[in-house]
Amino acid sequence: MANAVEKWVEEQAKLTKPDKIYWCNGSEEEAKRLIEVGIKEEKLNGKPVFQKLNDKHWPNAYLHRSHPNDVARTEQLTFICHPDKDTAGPNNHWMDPKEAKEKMIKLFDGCMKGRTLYVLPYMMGHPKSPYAKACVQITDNTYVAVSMRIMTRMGKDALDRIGHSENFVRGLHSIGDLNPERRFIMHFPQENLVWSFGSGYGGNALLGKKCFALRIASCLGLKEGWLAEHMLIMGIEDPKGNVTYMAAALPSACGKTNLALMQSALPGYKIWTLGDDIAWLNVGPDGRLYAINPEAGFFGVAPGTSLKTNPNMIKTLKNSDFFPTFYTNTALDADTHEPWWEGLDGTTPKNVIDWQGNAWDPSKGSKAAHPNSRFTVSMYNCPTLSKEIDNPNGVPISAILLGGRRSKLIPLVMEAFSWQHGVFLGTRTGSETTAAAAHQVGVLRRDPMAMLPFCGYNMGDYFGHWLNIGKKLKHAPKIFSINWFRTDENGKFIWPGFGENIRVLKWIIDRVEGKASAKDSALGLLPDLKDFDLSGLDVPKAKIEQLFMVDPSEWTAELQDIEKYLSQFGAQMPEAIWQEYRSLAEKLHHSALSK
Ligand code: GTP
Ligand code: SPV
Ligand code: MN
Repeated sequence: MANAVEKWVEEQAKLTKPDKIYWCNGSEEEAKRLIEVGIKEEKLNGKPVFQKLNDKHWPNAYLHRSHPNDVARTEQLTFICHPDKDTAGPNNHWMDPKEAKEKMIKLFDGCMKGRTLYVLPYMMGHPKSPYAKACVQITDNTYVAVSMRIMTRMGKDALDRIGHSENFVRGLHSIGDLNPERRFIMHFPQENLVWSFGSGYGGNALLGKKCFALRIASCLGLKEGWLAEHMLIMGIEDPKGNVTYMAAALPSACGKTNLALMQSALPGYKIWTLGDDIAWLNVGPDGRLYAINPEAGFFGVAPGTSLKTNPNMIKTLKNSDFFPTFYTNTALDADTHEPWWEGLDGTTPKNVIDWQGNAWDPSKGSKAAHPNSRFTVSMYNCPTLSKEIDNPNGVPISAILLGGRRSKLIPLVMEAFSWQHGVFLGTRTGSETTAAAAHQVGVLRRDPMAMLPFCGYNMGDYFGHWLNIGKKLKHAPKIFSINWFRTDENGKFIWPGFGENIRVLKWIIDRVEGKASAKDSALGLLPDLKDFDLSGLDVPKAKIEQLFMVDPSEWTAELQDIEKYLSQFGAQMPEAIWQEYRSLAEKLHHSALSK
């Protein structure tokens, strides 16, 4: 008798009418075969799906060019389909599930004619982890199928875990005709179901990632008492060999991948990578917060990645063996057939093909690589991979870092007064927008906990859930606010960032261990510079002081904006957050008076 997965696949095939159905087993041999299909047979926008790159310098690497209208997440076409609009909240685009299904069924009907339907059984999280979830995605695109093998744990483990149960997360994906008018990413939290049509781009098409591991999983977390977060996970080993684990939320293209693989600029400190984008956080039996990374790969921003900024990522990319590595919408060196992007080491190659496949003329001022061009690579290639990576229970988190891209106002680092104050810091986080989503770049928007595009339910309830988790923790992590992006009068970043960020992490570890002092301020606890390691750093003291400056007079507009933002959640907004808001406003008022 057919089991639930087989039945579901059969129904989807009846709807989408593919020529062939192929069940992926996640093997290396299979990935090679699918890539060959993508090179020789399957076309996207009239061109092959993959192009082989220079194997000597970039082993097992392939270039993928997506449709030029399909290069980033499309938040305006992403919907939460819950019968009750308020449950989705003002932070989500909403559609009634019935209406969404009717709309989507018309699009999916017959959309795989002449194509192959790939069935991808996969686990989010290590198959042995009690926190892992079994999932099945359907797609009609080889790039998506093989990317899922890199990004998740694909294969028999997932089917074994599901067995004859109905308990699996369902994802139906078709690239359709890539017409943005017919592009929708629909989430049905009540059914653990995602329907995505008309896009082949990462966050829209690799349904285990943002669609499941954040939007649907955040809803599961609310129900089951855990958190699904847009966070990296890392361990920092101090010179004595003690490892402190941290999780950090930063909005898209604001530095998670770079921090998670950082090469420490301070001697004696070592970074161990556990994840660069998503963390699932559970309260452990000992009352500590434990993090697992549900993913198995990195889908990282290419521009700016170099031996100087992120040597461990360059090593990861060049270490592709068992898993292939994809470069999506990067540029290409026409002579050597190597991938290229702005910010890569060395001189600009003489003959560059841009991300759309045309000869690049730098004098015209356009970028050769798309600003949101990305690599897809297995985390098992990473030289800094933590030995705890497959620990089914995850790692105990001692500090949570919340940040954004703020050119003004927000200090390099500060510590929250309490868990509740930390949650408030998360709610008021703002960030200047990046190219990771299709919208205007560089404008300030509030992005609480870096989850604005990813929280699958009303964010007022989400803040309440964070407060409740805090109450369940016997040993809550300390919460910190971070900002690498403060600029000076000339618009230049003041803080050197990247490997130098270890200085901030060191202060955080010292705070966790009660070794460093801190100064009270209206915003939070700021480092006392005598306890902040600046040895060997070539930045004038005055500039460092600028990084921590709190000028109450600059906060008037910011406070108004925070209040306006938080007000939209109405009755859903916990009173505790308003308490923190009022306390901040009062403290700023008093410090302005005392100036
Ligand atoms: P998603 O994958 O989109 O979720 O993003 P991410 O948070 O992993 O971002 P990533 O690390 O790829 O950040 C990319 C951008 O942030 C690039 O433009 C980097 O140059 C910049 N960046 C990362 N770390 C730093 C830093 O410490 N200082 C400065 N100035 N820029 C940084
Ligand atoms: C992001 O945009 O936050 C990413 C890339 O990590 S995507 O998977 O496309 O969402
Ligand atoms: Mn992300």
